[in-house]
Amino acid sequence: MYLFLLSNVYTSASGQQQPRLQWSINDSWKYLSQGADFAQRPKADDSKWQSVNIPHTWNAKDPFDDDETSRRDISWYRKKVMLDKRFQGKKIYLNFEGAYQVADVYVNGVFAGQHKGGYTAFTFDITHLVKLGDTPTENLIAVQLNNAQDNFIPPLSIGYASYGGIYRDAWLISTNKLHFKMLDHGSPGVFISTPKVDSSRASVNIKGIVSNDDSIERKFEMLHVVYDARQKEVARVSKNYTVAPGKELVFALDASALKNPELWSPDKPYLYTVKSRLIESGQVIDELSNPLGFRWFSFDANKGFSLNGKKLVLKGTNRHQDMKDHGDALSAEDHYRDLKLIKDMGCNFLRLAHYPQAPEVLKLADKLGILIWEEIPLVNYMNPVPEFLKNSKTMIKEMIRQNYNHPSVIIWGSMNEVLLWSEKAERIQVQENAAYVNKVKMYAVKLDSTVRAEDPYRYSTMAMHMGDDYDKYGLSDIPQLASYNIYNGWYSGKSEEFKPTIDNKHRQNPRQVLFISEYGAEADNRVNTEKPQRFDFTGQYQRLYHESYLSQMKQMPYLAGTAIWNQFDFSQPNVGGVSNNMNQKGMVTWDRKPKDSYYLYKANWNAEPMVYIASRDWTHRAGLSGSTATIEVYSNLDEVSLMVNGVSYGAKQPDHVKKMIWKVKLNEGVNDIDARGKSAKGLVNDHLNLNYDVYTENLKNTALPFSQLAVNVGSNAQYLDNSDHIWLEDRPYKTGSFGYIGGSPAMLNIKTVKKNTNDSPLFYTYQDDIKGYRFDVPDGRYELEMCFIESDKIPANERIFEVSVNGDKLIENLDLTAQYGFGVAVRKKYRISVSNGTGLQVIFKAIKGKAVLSGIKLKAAL
Ligand code: GCB
Repeated sequence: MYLFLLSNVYTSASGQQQPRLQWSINDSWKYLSQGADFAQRPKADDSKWQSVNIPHTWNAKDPFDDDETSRRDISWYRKKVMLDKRFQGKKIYLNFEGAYQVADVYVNGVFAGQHKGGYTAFTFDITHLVKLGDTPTENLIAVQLNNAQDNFIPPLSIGYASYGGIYRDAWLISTNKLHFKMLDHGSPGVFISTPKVDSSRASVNIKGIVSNDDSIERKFEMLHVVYDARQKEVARVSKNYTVAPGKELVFALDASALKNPELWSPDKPYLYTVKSRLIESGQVIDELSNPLGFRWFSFDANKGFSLNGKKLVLKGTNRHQDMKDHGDALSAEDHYRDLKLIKDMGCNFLRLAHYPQAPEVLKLADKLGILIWEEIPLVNYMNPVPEFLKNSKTMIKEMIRQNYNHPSVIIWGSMNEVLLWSEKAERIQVQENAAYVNKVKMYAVKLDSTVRAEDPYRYSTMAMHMGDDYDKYGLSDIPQLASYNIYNGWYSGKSEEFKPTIDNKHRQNPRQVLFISEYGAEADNRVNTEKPQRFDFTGQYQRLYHESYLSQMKQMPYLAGTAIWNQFDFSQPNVGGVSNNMNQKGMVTWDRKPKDSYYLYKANWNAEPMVYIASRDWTHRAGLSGSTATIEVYSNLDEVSLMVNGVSYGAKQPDHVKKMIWKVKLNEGVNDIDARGKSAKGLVNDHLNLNYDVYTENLKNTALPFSQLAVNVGSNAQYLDNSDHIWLEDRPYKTGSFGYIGGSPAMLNIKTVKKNTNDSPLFYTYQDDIKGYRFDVPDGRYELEMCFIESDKIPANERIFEVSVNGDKLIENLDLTAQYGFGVAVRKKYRISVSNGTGLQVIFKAIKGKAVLSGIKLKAAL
């Protein structure tokens, strides 16, 4: 395959060589999941190594429970490539788009170079290391990769997974000895800017470096041609140069000005192309193609953002690049699907948090029309020593030089929430860490200056968490844009505090441009409720939170823009919540299924006519007989009408966040829900089949004999387990019915990762200090199941309780920590007879500390 490709590509029809050849080397690598001595040597035996293709990561399936289950260590990759004498006299380079995180690269057993940092590309010159025979000759590329935490390389602490591997494309590139510079921080070697643009004229500046790696002087013409989207030439510039052997030539040229340029914008992402050529004796000896977009933009502290002279509210989101079963090793198709999901939701802006992403992502942003903020992975805290600063600066240079030519990019970020933790990776008390904070400030100035020096045409920023510390210590004044991550209504407080909090910042710092770089709430489609509450992880609460932020941001005209945290659920090691090791603030699940909130934004931000019935994943619900159920619909139409089982519930108009609410009567079994309205293009509708279980208050109701009741104890939400059984929301006991007695609903600390269970949502909430649980069931035989978990890090001997049922002590001296350990899910089942009309009464008696219960299920048994 390789030979076939090469002979076809390398030699053109006229028999002339291509000016520059680039081919991927993604397939047929050998992989070893450990360190090995001399694995770089061609003779080392890799026959027993695993065969893999790139993109690849060794952490794709890791559960990230703790350090033992996520492998952060050394691995080896080896790949044989065939080269022949057609490359004689050429330069040969090896380019990796991304390998996490320290790569030592060898060619034919000889060290070719090292790269630090997992999110930027790097290129090594391997010309002197390759063997070129008369016939195709084997050359061995060996890469030792280490993804262990390194105290000198950002990120230090992260809150997202560190996927080791060569997880982006790898390439070989062959050029003439005279070529656009290949070894400038992984950049293309040509940098295009548009210093002056308006709708009548545009200037194009092209700068860069040409390297002469030859032993003789070279004379050549440099030509840059600008083509429009139809490949028609619209501008050019050329110049003749001479460059001495072994020397470099720095150039900066202005192409002829363009009249009436087509402008680039999210609505119309019109792309030109710049072809840069080196020509010698009439022959093109090097050629590069780069994107070009004409747009101008500015940020203003009072008016927000404007693009091409018009105000544009930046409606954005953030993207983590990992995905279920793939880790960070995504294909071009995966990137396309992701960016399309973002565009279709109506976004015109994307923050690539917290690290530079694949070249493909930037290309797609140019093409689809998504404005970009890209940043380096300096997250939560820093190691304030020169080596860390040096590595961070290099990352900034790599990020900016590699992506400089993308018209979509408007902002470069240098750090995120850097005052969150101290240098010892502990939550910081800023006042008590003055020396550290002052160093951080000094480093922040240096990194921000690096950004500005590298690229005077874009804006610099830093994402900060809420509070006054960044203002007090002067950090918020360092970058050109002050960006804030705000979680009122999730981690604390209420969503309604968003506008007052940011209004206050605006009043205090009237000259600062304010941007919201993160806001979000988590949702897991297995928990649903009619009564959403903060931190319940229901889609219903996530929607309420975002509805509130959406309506507030519409009234903040000074705000430059906002970015949702996050477009996609992502892996977050060592956190609990309802799902272990996940951050579920996504608009879309980890396996890329849009959640309800996605459609909330779509209705508000995308004009394409749509109707969407929300709580869509809650397709199996339960409700008390006689109660009504809530159906919510998002739509951007003028009016939508709802039918349930053929009965009309009338038409409604969407409110200020494009929502309508109906209270409807559902039948036991399948219900047919239909919402529809008219758009200029015709009828638009959405349809949902919803399964409904009816239960009665009176558990002795003979019309509906008791068969089973399960309760998600301590929770306001119903939990649908893997076998499609509903665990009802909890409630206080009522005579004749069921419920808890005493105590108060509580939830596990977010850090508690639950072990031994697939029912993680069930164990997330519990009733603290519970005294009893009652089911007023008729006499008979039952199976009772109780679920427990040590709710927090309560040591052994501090919480001991006993459980009796109808007078029989079933559990004595239950000490969850001592007997099972922290965070371990415990389920206990009992067969019990109920007689004399007493119903079933569970009594919890605390011997030490408080009794707890996470779930309870009662089943009629034989
Ligand atoms: C933040 C961080 C981000 C976290 C997010 C969260 O402020 O910048 O890395 O993932 O909060 O969900 O807590």
